[in-house]
Amino acid sequence: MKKEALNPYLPSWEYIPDGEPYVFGDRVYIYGSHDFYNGYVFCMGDYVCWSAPIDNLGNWRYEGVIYHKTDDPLNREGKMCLYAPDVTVGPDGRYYLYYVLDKVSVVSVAVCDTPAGKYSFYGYVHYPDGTRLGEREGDEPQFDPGVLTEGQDTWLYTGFCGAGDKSRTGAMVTLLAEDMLTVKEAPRLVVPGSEYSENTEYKGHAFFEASSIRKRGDIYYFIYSSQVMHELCYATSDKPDRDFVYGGVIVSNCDLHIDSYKPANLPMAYGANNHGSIVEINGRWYIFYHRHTNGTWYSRQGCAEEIRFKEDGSIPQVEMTSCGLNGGALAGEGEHPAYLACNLFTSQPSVYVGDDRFPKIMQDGRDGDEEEGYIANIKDSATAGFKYFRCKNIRKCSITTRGYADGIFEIRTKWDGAVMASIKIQNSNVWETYTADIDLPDGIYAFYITYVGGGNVSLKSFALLCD
Ligand code: FUB
Repeated sequence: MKKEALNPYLPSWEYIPDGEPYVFGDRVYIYGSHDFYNGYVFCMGDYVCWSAPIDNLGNWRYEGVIYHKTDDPLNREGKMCLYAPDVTVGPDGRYYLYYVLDKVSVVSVAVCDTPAGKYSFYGYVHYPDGTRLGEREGDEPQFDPGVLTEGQDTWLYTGFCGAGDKSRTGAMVTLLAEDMLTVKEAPRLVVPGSEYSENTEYKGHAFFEASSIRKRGDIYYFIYSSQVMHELCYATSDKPDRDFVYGGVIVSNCDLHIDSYKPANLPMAYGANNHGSIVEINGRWYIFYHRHTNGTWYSRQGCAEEIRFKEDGSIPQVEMTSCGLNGGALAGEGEHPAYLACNLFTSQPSVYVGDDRFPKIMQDGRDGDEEEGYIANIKDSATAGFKYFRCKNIRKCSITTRGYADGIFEIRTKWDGAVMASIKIQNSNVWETYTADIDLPDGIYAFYITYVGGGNVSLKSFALLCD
């Protein structure tokens, strides 16, 4: 049965950042890192894979663990983490998984006969003399591989450029031979990092990490996370290894720059690093990216938005929503889990996650427990935004909350709009539901739910109800 597609698109208890989406056959597969709920560093898990039918993007299937961190000979003790991977289909039709472990600077490769079977360690990317890429004098450390195979050639894009580090010049591309491991052409710079972008078009949006590459028609789109981290930017070229021109920001995981519903410089979610890519699924194009939950950098979840290309090939920035892969607004009537909030903020704006005064999306239990997410740490002025919903005959609304708090939830259809309903809540040890009337002409709406009052409360869900 067709299910509505939501953001995050996987179950709320799953934490897959750095998602690289690919369509293989009639399914879309997502390859990402694997964070833990309440993780204390990035990427504590083994690689798992999820997939969905291309015509039912709300119906994701767990494919299981596709690679264990101890499968890499450098990591038999499991002390290193598997950072952001990418997958490409080699000239032999097999699926190749490229990744870098967090404490080394070489690119590992694993292989599998099917998109989401068990991958086996295959080797390290190396020069013809056997020296591993990243270990030769003058090599820049390898990080976040992005790969594209065309015929016998595989282009490998890597890099990480922290501010102040002049030893890292930018994102580099390396051409690999048919065996998927041997360097055929040495690394060359494609997009500069912040230390080398001063007099370039990349200034302010210099390369930081998260190399990803896609081709649309004859144009190569290099997607990357910029020096401010929350942005996924792109650059284009008609060649895979040179002449990339800065394109712009595709998505920011705090919605910075978007000015269609708020001032451009106002963050509307708690952002931090970002990583993802674009993909065409069933005739529509999307950007996959991740958001941050639990008030930390280490419990990230995959989201996606539909994008469009202008005639000149450029991609206008898209806003974060709760309904990205759905192809339109969600059905308004019914109960909506609070973890679908695409906006989360207080009267004190913050671009980055990590301040324990802010509200956060979290879950009960431990990582792996299939407990539905909710919003916690809601204090005076905290606002959660949800969009978009198709509403017809909606006459009442309700919210479900718990916690030590005594105040009012105000419901608006714009973050700075008029209050459409006020719902008084009380101290409660368990989830309690409170209802109010709302006068809502039929249409498509965003909902912003703001807490005004004392204490600290959690929001499980809101509901829109007909007469
Ligand atoms: O997930 C670990 C690291 O965080 C990735 O390798 C980077 O791209 C960033 O998302």
